[in-house]
Amino acid sequence: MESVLRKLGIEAINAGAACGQEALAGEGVEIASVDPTTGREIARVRLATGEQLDEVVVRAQAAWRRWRMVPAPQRGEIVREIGQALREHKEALGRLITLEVGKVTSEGAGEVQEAVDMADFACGLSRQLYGLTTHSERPAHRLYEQWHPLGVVGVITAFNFPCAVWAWNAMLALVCGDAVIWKPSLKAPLVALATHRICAEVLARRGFGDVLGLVIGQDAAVGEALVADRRLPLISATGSCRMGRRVNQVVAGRLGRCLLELGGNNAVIVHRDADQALALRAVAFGAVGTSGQRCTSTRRLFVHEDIHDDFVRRLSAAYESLPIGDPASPGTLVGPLIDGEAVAGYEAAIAAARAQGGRVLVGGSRIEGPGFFVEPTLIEIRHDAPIVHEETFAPILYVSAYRELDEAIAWQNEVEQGLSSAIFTDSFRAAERFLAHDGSDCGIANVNAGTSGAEIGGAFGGEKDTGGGREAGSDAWKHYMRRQTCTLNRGAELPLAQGVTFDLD
Ligand code: UN1
Repeated sequence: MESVLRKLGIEAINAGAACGQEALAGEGVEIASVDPTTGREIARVRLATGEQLDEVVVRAQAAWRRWRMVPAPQRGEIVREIGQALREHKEALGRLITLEVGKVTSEGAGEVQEAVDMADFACGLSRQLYGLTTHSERPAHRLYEQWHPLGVVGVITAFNFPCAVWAWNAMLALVCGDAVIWKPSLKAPLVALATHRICAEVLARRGFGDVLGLVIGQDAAVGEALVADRRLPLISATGSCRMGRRVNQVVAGRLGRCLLELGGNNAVIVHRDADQALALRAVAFGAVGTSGQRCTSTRRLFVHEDIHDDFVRRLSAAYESLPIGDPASPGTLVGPLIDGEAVAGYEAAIAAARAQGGRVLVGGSRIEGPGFFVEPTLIEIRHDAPIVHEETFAPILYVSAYRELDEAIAWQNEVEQGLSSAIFTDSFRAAERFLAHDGSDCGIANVNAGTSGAEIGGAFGGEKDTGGGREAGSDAWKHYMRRQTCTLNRGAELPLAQGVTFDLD
């Protein structure tokens, strides 16, 4: 355990605030980072204070003024080096993710890979920050749009993707010419310290360390101030719908911009003609992968009544044989939940499901012993039971049988969240029905692929209470820049648009 901390340069008592490579000695309270596999403390971190946040903002702003003047492809080159540094630390950082948040080894490494992918993507993007040129209606005029760096961006992340989600934001923000201040989850401070350190080192070598700031702090001391800070034109926040509502209100109150990636309550529809073996693997990975703690985790399963009993029997058998245990051991597929609170949430959801007519088919209990382990759980229940409409960050899958595809699509859409969705079918018509305007209402809609495990190339995010943001690939970069529309007149006349005349003589 110590060796991975040493390898990543974070073995000492850590300060929760940093400007680039420089740690700011803090006066904040100290918190423990806990290994969810054993319940034991890994290390302690001294939290940032409000004053330190202010210092980080001031220094990030100063660094941003210089950083925005670096040509975008040169910024891209530095981000390419960041990607290289992340590659070199992939194994150690992946192990730290396993240690601190309990992801199984391949998922820990996969998360670092996601950050590397973002760096690669952003590097290429740095030469493609295109603006549109259009034809002016006025003679001898040129009309075009250009994109400028936005400023210092605040990034709030959750424990479940303690490295990759920051990278989604930071890599784009960096090539767009912005500075970034990161407020990570207090449940994963060590991964944040290590990730920040690896990336800030690269920037510091080029004289731009302060472009990356880190503030690990409580909401009251740091989070509220960060969100309310008018010096931050954009706040990108990942977390619960409750948190997102608060962030949205405060940022809207100061007319700032928000980029929200909030809760999901993702369903898989397994249609009558589905390839069941394929569907089974996708549903199992979606529901129990990361112990059900992804925003994209599969939480609801609608199976066509003709195949329901058979499919649920096979899925139950797969659940019974899932290797649960130490996430660092090869072969383990299900690690622990993040903490005791998550275990209590799991138990409360199962109790509620039972009270609402649900029948537990597999699992249903916490696993006694050290650490925060629970049994992956399958519950047969009505699609509209209130608990089914809630997002519980745990490996609980609610199953219902449907008769008509339209009915299943309506059930899939009836929740407040709108992040990810999937259908398993070999029917062209059923697939297209699912993807039509009146099909899935989610930001992500997959056919014969599960709800979780998106690649970074597509825009990632969801509708309704998921918050409407789009991060990572595609044109998500536009959030991190300001658009300027420019009209240039090369003529000697001043024709007015819309045919308006204004003759002075
Ligand atoms: C999250 O859980 O907040 O699509 C992000 C996925 C991952 C990202 C999940 N690439 O499951």
